[in-house]
Amino acid sequence: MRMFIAGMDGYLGWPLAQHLARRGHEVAGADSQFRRSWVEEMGSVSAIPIAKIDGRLAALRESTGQKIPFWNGDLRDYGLVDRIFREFEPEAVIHLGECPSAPYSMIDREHTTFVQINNLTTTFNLMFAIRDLAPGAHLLKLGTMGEYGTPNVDIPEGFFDVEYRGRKDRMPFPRQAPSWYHWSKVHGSNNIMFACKIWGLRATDVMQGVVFGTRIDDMGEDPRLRTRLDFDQAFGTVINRFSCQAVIEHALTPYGAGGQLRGFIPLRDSMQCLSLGLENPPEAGEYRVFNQFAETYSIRELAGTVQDAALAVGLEVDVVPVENPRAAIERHGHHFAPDHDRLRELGYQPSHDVASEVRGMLEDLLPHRDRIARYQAALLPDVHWDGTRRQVSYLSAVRVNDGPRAEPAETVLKVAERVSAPVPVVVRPRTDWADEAVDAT
Ligand code: USQ
Repeated sequence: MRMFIAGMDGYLGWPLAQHLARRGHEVAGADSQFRRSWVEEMGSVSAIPIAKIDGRLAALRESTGQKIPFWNGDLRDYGLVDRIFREFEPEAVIHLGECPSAPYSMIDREHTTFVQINNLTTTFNLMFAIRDLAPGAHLLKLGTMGEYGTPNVDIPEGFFDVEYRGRKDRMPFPRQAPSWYHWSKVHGSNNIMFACKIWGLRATDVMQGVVFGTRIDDMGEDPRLRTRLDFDQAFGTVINRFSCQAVIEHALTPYGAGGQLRGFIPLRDSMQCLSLGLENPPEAGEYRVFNQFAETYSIRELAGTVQDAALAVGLEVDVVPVENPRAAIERHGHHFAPDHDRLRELGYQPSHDVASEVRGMLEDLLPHRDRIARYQAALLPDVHWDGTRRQVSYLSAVRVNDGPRAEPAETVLKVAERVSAPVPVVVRPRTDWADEAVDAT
């Protein structure tokens, strides 16, 4: 199948190009490479050095035997989208071409409007291009579990049955997004759902949980094929950040008491799920929603899991809760029970649990610890949901793996709750490693 990846240079887009090409699909992609400059703006780099796009494409050609057409440009420009669709004639469009960061969208008015307009414009351009130039093509859009927020009821896959004042209907499940970025995803979902109704667009909206991981099965050892791995406050997702913190023996930083519950999925399983969705497209006019995650964890449980994995490779890390920059919106110990059956019905089989995946991540990241240590200032958040910008305070030092293993998370919770004012702690960031010659871009 001819598959066009919008956002092919990103954390998901780059491995997806490899995965789909190896499954025999004809792949093309486009990217503005904005992600590289956003991370730079946050004072950081990818922990794993990544090659420039030309090097990446050459490696892909060598490893898959497929010459992947690539457009280096901004998909907000409809002229570019028009050209791509006429030249490549996609049968499926995978939309990863959005700014994916909640904190980035909360920085200030400019960042908020940029994220929303960027994300909505690229989505509209792809929707209209399908309607006018590739009718029948399947739009698979990356949404997010965050669109639902944390309601006090179970979360269905997109739709639920409602009975109100004696009448019944099947309706979209309410969205209560926790950031301007997540709201951009909600708006995108609504627009696509509407296009399915009026144009007969076929679409899959993937409500993906937090992704983590350094590799996929078919990535090989060529460094040009490796995907980026961010650890800064805006573009690093929580397990990736904890793993990078662990390899430099920086404290792991749950925000607040760490009682936030989220769904998580390894990068390699995300690839498996996306290809299942693509190879089993919906009917014309169907707006289909998948909740795409494998396991549910609280943030403090995750910290304990990463701490244990680190200890197994000889790294001693503390877990030190920090003030939650998202305190205005995040709840702790809330109900969280989303359905996630549809991908399993299509054949999804979870491959690695968090603990085993994190062990592999630490091994992949250890060779780059000097590089991470050099940019460790990017680890501590300073973008607050209340609109201020100030570095968070540490709440307390605590070792999760001291004492009985039965309830490690409670240790963090009790200490974090007891501390009324931030107390200074030693987090032991290392600064004595030799400077590494970095070939990254
Ligand atoms: N968190 C910490 N400590 C950290 C970093 C994060 O406690 O050092 C907590 C946050 O407070 C939050 C949770 O971990 O409760 C997840 O945060 P995150 O930064 O890993 O993820 P989030 O901002 O929710 O966004 C990420 C991706 C986004 C995707 C979303 C899926 O950046 O593109 O849409 O995960 S989900 O969270 O399910 O909505």
